[in-house]
Amino acid sequence: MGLEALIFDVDGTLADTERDGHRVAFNLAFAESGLDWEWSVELYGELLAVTGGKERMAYYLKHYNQTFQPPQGLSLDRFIAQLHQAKTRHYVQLLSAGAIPLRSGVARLLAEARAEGLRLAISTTTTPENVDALLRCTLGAESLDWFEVIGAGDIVPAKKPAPDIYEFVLDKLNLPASACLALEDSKNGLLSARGANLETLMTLNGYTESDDVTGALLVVDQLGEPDSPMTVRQGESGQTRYVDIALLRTLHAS
Ligand code: XBP
Ligand code: MG
Repeated sequence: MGLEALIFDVDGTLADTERDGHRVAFNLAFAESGLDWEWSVELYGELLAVTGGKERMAYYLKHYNQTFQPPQGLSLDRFIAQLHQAKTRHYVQLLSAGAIPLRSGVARLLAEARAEGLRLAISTTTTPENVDALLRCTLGAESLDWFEVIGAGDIVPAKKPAPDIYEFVLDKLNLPASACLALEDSKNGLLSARGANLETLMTLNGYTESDDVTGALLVVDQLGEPDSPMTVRQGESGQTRYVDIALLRTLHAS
């Protein structure tokens, strides 16, 4: 079967959202709630081992802040859920202020894919509102319609590295994994996509450059542009200097 659809991860793949977006929004929510928690750039890198903002906060408390007790009358889950709502509000505000651009090559590749009639979908751990805000603020509101399926957040109970979110998206697309390619940036994302039998192209970033990329089809530092070529870390890209649809079709066919 030929290549019919591209399935994009969001955080770290479409945009470098973690360090200057999600992390900052978590810290703003903590300060607003009178908490003295402060997630440094380095600590956040460790916390990224766990996907999902609520799950990440629970992991932080379990491993880095064991004495914390939620306010009287509030379960820990409820407290985390409230804090996470505030975090999402701050994150969307940061995006609206233009804090996070798309990564190199993303807008170009999406335009090429649409021009060639490839179907597009999103598979992410992040909250749906965050996807909506990122697309709206970078590509315009109409870009939400470019993606036939947006699988996001708590729509599946088991987040990446579990394959569930990719399986959900494949089911909604009504396509076999063999007709699609996944685009990811992290080990957890790669495990999730490979768990759903998807061949995966990876664009690494500051937080994921040392991740285990075993099993990825091609690993690059960025999708790149004609005037900003990619560096290939693993796999074969021939003479191509940036990721375009022709390269994706060749990789898929191989
Ligand atoms: C990214 C994540 C998310 C975000 C935070 O996953 O792990 O948890 O850091 O988002 P992906 P929420 O790369 O698969 O998009 O706080 O909304 O959960
Ligand atoms: Mg990611």
